[in-house]
Amino acid sequence: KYVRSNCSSDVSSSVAFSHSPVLSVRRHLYDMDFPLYKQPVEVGYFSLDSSRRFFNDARMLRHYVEADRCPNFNLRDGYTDRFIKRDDGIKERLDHLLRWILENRSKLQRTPVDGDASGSSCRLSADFVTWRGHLTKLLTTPYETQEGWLLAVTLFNGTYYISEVETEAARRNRENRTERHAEMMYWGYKFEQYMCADEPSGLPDPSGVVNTNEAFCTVVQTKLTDHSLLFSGEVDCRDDSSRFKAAPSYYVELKTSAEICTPKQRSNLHRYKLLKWWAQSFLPGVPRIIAGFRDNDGLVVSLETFETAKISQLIKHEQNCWKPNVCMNLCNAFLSFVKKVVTQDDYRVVYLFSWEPYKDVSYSVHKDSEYTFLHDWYVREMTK
Ligand code: 0WD
Ligand code: CA
Repeated sequence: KYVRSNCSSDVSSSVAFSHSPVLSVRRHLYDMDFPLYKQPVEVGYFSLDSSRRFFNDARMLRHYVEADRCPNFNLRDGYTDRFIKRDDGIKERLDHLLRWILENRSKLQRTPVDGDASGSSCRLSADFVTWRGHLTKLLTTPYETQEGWLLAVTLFNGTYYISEVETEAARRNRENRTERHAEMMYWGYKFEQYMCADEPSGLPDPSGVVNTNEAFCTVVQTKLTDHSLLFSGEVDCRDDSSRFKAAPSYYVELKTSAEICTPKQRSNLHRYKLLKWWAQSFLPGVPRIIAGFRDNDGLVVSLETFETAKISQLIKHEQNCWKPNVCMNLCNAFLSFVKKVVTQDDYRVVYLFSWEPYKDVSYSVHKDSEYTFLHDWYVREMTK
């Protein structure tokens, strides 16, 4: 699976490699059986409040409220006067998740049964720690033709931490968003406000302020073949009337998308959007995605439910479409590649994995650089 090449990576590196291994992401290499993926188990959750303060509880979890099938929500409402936008120039990296791990580490320590012969007291019972969103990017990589990624990996105390680094292209896009695009990003959050109540059996309050600092994140544990994973993802709401009585099965993901008027538009939804929606919800085991279809004026004209588990059936009719097994096998191969490449167990060392469309995954190594993301406060506590 690992192709060797003579090219060292294009990212400046403090260690020279004349024969760095690279990983190919070509689809046909990953079109084998779906790999073992254990049902994700929620091991905890946390909340970020309107000032982005961390709480080790579910205070920001919202409750799904069933709406009219043709609701006519106006997503533009409040954009100019009732919108507080999180500063996306502030890079939080894994910080909130690390804080959650510290506050819950008693639940997470590897027991002798897990085969930890090293005797170190604070090894986590996970090979990988990351955000769900980073794994989503890996899953969609074989089909991505527009945006590359940079993933920083640090091996500390036997666990690989993966944290995204913004690419130059992504930063340019972020800094040069059109006014129209900036407004459309608000629409997704406004839709959540129309669909959710703060309290169980409460009602949505579309007259309130939309504040994108607020978040509820689930933390799940699972396994992809021989890789144990601990990751966190933001959850939009919980359905209190769900037939499932436990997390993450009672969570609901909310999405907005352009109204569908032609078969071609439906086909594009299946081929491009459903890939991202499926990957994002499948990873933490969120079974239901509720989409609001809006017109060009930001009016939600219809709602549709997608069951995550049925999406692969739905897309089978599309020619040359994405395949869930390819996504998961590539992710599995990347994690194996990381385990092979990342050998120095040192929180000051970052292996920077980089990928651009139509290229292989390559990497470079950096010690004490701007990429270091594990903090002294975390390392100190975890080695106590
Ligand atoms: O690069 C990232 N995606 C990072 C996200 C880097 C560091 C931290 N985070 C934080 C986010 O601020 C958020 O609190 O992680 C949390 C979400 O992580 P995730 O669930 O792993 O991210 P993802 O699956 O990409 O996005 C889930 C939702 C999005 O919903 P939609 O329906 O649009 O996919 O999280 C929100 C967004 O609502 N979200 C963000 N909110 C604020 N800042 C961000 C962001 N950078 N990214 C996603
Ligand atoms: Ca959402």
